[in-house]
Amino acid sequence: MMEARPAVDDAALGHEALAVLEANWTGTGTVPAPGLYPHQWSWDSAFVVIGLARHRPDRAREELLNLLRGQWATGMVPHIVFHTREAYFPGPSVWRSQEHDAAPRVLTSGLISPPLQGLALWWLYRHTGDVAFVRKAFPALVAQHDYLASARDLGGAGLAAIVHPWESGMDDSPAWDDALAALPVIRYGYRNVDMEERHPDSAHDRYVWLAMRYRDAGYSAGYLRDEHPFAIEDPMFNGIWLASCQALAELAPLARADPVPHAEQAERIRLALIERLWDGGFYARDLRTDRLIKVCTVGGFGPLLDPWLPGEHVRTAVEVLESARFMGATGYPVPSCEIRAAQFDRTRYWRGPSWVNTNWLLRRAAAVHSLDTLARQLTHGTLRLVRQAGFRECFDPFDGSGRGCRDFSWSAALTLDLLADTVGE
Ligand code: 2M8
Repeated sequence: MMEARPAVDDAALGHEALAVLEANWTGTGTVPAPGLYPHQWSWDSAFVVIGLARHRPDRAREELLNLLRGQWATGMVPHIVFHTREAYFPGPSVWRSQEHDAAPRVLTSGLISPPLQGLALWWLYRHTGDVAFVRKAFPALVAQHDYLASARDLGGAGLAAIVHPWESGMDDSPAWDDALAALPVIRYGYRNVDMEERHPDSAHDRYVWLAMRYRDAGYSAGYLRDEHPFAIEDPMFNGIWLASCQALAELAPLARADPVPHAEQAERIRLALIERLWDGGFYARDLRTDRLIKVCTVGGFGPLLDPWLPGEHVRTAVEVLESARFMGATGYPVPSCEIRAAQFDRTRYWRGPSWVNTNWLLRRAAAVHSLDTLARQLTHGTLRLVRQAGFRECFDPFDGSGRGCRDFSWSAALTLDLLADTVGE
């Protein structure tokens, strides 16, 4: 395959990535981006751990431990940990974590995000061989998975449900449109320039309303099961959880723990993904209507992270990924929504642009299925994006121009990991 020669040599690009992560380190965590996201976000942090694993393992360990300081006694690892008082909306005054007995001392949000920490710990171990650290972090991740299995299996079939678009990490993916439209129209008149660019309608007000309903129900699992109006089984969230279960199964012997429950959990998730979310491709299931949400987004490729996904499912999903509906037609991998969908918008956040983190996850998926050409395309296509446009939050999938904020941590961190792939090529 012919690749464009790098505009910046690899060593320089790696140094730039490390400099971004250094600048975004606050002493208690790496912020996703200065200004716009000034706290520690859960899955962003896991991507930072992955990227720093071979370069700054000391920092990667600190990153993970600081995130876990935000873990609740229920095992829940919150999607934001507020180590500082830096202004952000919705901040601690919205979440009010301090009013809960299960919450830690540090202030946090009340939602979760895709549970990538198990895979991140495995990545760190793989590159450092640090058994002592595995032993230290392992119990917290077991508790995180127990929380998902006990409090979030709202459909009762072995998958974890998200109860808010923010929990998917792909906030305004078109997959959530109908579920949001079924909520009451909320007009808080909330104003935020950055957010308005992303949510020109009342969607953001609904996000805040949903979060406050859950808060006002005391973040109770019973309320989520019986009353909360938004509950969705998402293939990316569950594909990531499955990968983290497999990671914990592999790490368990090092932590002197039993691998079997983690392998069994992974098996349960795989069966439920196929049984409940497959219809010629993986789609999210809305538990409130009990229907699949038939819009094809990058989230539908999450189950490919499973090395034991049956071959027919792998082949069909990869065919779609490589087709003119996704990366076959854009110049750069991988649009966040099928480009032929009516909802596709190359300029709007999770409705079209390409993201370094989903490219990295798909590159990992390609690697576990030994799809070497696809893995190389994802690696090189992603590196072309950051070489040309910098460590932007996301990118136009057709012309590669950068969108969203600059100096974005996971774009820098995962560049470090992808660069390691190219050594010796
Ligand atoms: C975005 O999410 C936040 C809310 O959590 C936002 O829209 O303000 C998403 O891209 C999410 O995946 C990411 O974790 C977060 C911080 O980078 O930003």
